[in-house]
Amino acid sequence: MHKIKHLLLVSILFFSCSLSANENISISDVWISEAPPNVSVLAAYAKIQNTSDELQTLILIRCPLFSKIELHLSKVIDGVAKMEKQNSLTIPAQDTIELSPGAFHLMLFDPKAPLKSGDTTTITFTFADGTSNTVEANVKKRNVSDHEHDHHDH
Ligand SMILES: [Cu+2]
Repeated sequence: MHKIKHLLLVSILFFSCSLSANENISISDVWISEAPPNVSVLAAYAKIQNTSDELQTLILIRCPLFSKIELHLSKVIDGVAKMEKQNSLTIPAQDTIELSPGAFHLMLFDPKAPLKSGDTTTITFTFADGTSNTVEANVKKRNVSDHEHDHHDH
């Protein structure tokens, strides 16, 4: 827990000094699905709102507690749930994209510390114009009804 708070502080100092935020984007409801400590890939979700009249393109997502984050899209093909890695996510003008179980989502690889419900960290979303928004992410338990998101197809 102490380590997590330290990383959080370092990341806030780093990002607030080096990058400007995307004022056209509002990111909310960011959460990481709790998983057992031995699980090496976690899922995360968020609501990304574009309040401008121009499309915004998300190109990179990072979190200090994970070595890598990928953007995925869940699809059902011939009755089988599959996930496709996306290189970017386009948020149309005046539109909101919800990352949620069974749709677009984030996959977080190789946690550097165990995370459990109630923990918080930060996730940084970087856009094609070079802006970055760092937001708080909460770890919480997934609802039972969300179990259609299956990681075994990786
Ligand atoms: Cu995935």
